[in-house]
This record gives sequence, C-alpha cells and structure tokens, in this order.
Amino acid sequence: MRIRIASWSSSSLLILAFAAACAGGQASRGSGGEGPGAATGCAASGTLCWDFEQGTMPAGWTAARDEFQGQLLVDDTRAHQGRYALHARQLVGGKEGSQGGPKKTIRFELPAGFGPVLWGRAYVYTTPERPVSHAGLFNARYPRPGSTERAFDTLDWYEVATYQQKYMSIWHPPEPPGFPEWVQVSGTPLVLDEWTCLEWLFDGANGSEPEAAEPRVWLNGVELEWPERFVFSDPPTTTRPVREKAENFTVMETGVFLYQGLSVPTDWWIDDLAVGTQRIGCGPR
Ligand SMILES: [Ca+2]
Repeated sequence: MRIRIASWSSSSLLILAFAAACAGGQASRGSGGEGPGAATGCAASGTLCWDFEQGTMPAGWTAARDEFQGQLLVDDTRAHQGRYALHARQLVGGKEGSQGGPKKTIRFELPAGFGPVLWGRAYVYTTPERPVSHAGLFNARYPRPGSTERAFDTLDWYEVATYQQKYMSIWHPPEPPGFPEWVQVSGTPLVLDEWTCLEWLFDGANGSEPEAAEPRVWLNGVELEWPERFVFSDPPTTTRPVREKAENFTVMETGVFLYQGLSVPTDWWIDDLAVGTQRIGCGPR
C-alpha cells in the first residue's frame, strides 16, 4: 500500500487519496529499504506527508491545545517548499521558569495498525529568539501494553522539542502528568532564522529489548547526541520510568506547546511534515 497525501481538503479527498494510493500498486522504495540510513521520501509504503499547499488546515487534523496567546494556522508568510506552511504565529504568555505557557496544537489519528515504529520528518523555521522553556514540536502516542484505552490522556508518548535553547527528546508516560519522563537534551542550539530538517525515530518495539527505545533525532541529516540525560518528575525522583513497549502508534500532535512561559513573541513554521514506518529523509520528494 502506498499512501501519499500531499494535499487534501476534505475527508472525501482523503478517501480518494487512499484509494488512488492503493490502486497505484507497488510503490517505489528507497535504495536498500532497511536500516536507519535508508531514506525513502514520501513514496514508501505507509508514509503520510503534508505540504500544506491547500492553504488551509489539512483534513484529518483537529484543533487540540489552545493556551495563552498566539495562533496556529496554515498561511503563506513563509514556506519551505511551495507557498504554504503550518505557522505558529506570535506565541507568547506566562513567564520563563513558571509552569504554563502558550500551546497551539493540532492532532491526527493514525491509520489503524500503524505499527510500533514511527519515523518522522519536518522542516522547521524558528524566529526571533531561542526559547529557554520546554517547547514541544511533535509527539506521537500509543496505548500502554495490553490496554484497550485509546483516550489521549491514557497513552505513552515520545516527543521532539527544544529546551534551554537546545534540541531535546523525551519519552513520557501518559499526560497528565506526563512524568516521570526520560529526558535527553542535546548540545546543539536550536537553529534560528533558517529552515532546518528535523528527523526522528520513535522505536516503540526495539527488537527483543525489554523496553521501548530511547528517541533518536537528526538535524539536517546528522544525528544529535545527548550529553544531558535525566529523569524529570515533580516532585523529583531518581527512578527512571519504564519505557513501555508499543504495539501501534495511534495519534500524533504537532504545532508548538510550551510547558513554561514565553515572554518573547515567537514564530515557528513547520512544512513538509511526514511520518512513516521507514526513514523518510530530508531529500526532495
Ligand atoms: Ca509547503
């Protein structure tokens, strides 16, 4: 099955896209097709891609968090490719160091049977300053082992974010409270004022290992390292969370979500967002 959804503006179009994808038969595959190095683009089986070129919020995405000031919309103020991108516009509210911050997000229910391994790719542009606060950009969630619960607040989840002006990734138990969580902070400052390609691998299967894998993230094709790794909890604990294994990712969320305040009005653009079960890569589609 080949699923490529570059632009659709209604659920009927979505169905057509799926039907066309299935009718397309054998999809072209990336060279090799296995291992973290094989980038497949949007052509690979099961890959979902959004370029936002319909100029409005794509079908299937629903408004989720809306806290403090700012706006999340599709507009033509800046694009990685084409004319449009998802724009978190002028987010501001709360104070650095205090819990609570601007959150503007959308969510998407993944197709049933997506599987326990989720690769992602997005181009991200941030301006004018690097937030100190925890600023989430993307997360994907899955039911706890053996659980039939599907409500958002019952799900384990992985996250890609920035924190203290650097890239960060996290594994979380269900939110709220979302902790104790396993935090990895990179030594790489958030890139400002240019498009960057972020890729992530959330391997909730992790072969025969007893726990789901730690998240992995690449910036412009280079894997980030995590000199700071720690458990966060409130109240604090030194006991690491057990990263429960996944059977299927069920839902994902993007936009921008700050867990502490943001005093500088900040803009983010996200374009050419894609998720799949194989590495998508940063290359042209
Ligand atoms: Ca675009």
